[in-house]
Amino acid sequence: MRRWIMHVDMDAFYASVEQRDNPEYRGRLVIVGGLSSRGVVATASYEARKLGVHSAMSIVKAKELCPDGIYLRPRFAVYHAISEQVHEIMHRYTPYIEPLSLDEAFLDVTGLHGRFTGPYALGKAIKEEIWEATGLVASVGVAPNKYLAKLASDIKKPNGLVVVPYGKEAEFVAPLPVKRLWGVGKQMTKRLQEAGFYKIGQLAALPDERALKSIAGNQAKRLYDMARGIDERPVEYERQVHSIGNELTYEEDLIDPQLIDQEWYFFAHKVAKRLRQQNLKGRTIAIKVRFNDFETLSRQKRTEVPTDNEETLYRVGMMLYNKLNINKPIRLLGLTVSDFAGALGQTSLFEEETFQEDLARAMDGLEAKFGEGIVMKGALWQRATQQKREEENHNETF
Ligand code: DCP
Ligand code: MG
Repeated sequence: MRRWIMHVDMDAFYASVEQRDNPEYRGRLVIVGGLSSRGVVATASYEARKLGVHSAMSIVKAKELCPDGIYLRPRFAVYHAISEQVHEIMHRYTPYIEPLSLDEAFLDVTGLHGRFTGPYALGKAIKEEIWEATGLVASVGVAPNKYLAKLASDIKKPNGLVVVPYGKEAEFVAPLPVKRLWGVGKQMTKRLQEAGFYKIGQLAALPDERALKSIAGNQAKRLYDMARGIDERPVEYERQVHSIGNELTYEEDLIDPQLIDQEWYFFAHKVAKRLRQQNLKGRTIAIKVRFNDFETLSRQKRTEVPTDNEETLYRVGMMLYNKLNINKPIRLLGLTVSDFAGALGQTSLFEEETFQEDLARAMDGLEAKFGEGIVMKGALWQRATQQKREEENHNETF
């Protein structure tokens, strides 16, 4: 099957968000960046770019070029939240996503465009979904490889949608200047130009890469391939976490029901915290119990609402455990949550859970600031001093 790669990149990302949230800034010269005298431009709206303002330029220089601009500080939390929203949309298409930055990602969409009339329709669909969900415009490139997909998303910005068809790879890159070769910076551009290479097509016309050895050394082959539109790099997707759990092997077997109860509370706390850290909520709660004769039992329950709440994990874990009617010494206990729904946009049905969530997040915040164990619910106090060997499992299966 032919490989198809998509590159998605939001247009003037920070500036577009500010224009979206402040309609009076739309169509105007918006510059987002550090506002001190030593600050630099993070990005500028396309209106301001026409005057020469660009990312990484000093704010002082930007103010010379654009004295009437609207200068704003970045609101990172907002950009992060939007980035997650866009990520969630991309996940509806494929799990093979390689994020490059907050506003940019590669997707391996091989086989997917069969669900549409072709790669162009696929690109259009994702652009529209992003627009509908966020009110922001993404430029999209779809091509046989990463290099071409990135070029394609860039070449018609803003609001671009470009497909590079199979068979047109070399033709697409030929007229572009050599600095558009991936990884070719100022130095290499200069060296290539000194050797008479200005357009990518001139490199592609060489019989092989040998002539490039003296200019580009061990990069020669890579440049020669790219110049012909060839790039075999795979999309390096993030392996998805499918379950989060903690288990513990005890040095001394557990018998005392009160201690066991305390252990379940501890697991619920640990696992809930890790879920919140990763912005995940799970539906399936599972326990594992191993006896001193190594017999091992596991039980699980699917809850109605996905959760990252420790009280819920504790209640369900205990309920599953109590049903086992155990009468042997225990060597290992474990609790795992799986079957995730992203925590984004998942609001609790019950006020009590909302309160618990707020409380849990506040406690996570304090722990992050002052260290593990600074705040602890009563049930966790007792076990805090006991030395245990703990094993976290963080299953990264795909
Ligand atoms: N950014 C930054 N400093 C830089 C470059 C970028 O802080 N030197 C931030 C601000 C951008 C965001 O990252 O909004 C995304 O970077 P892009 O390079 O994708 O630039 P834009 O999205 O702003 O514009 P474009 O339409 O060219 O993608
Ligand atoms: Mg961008």
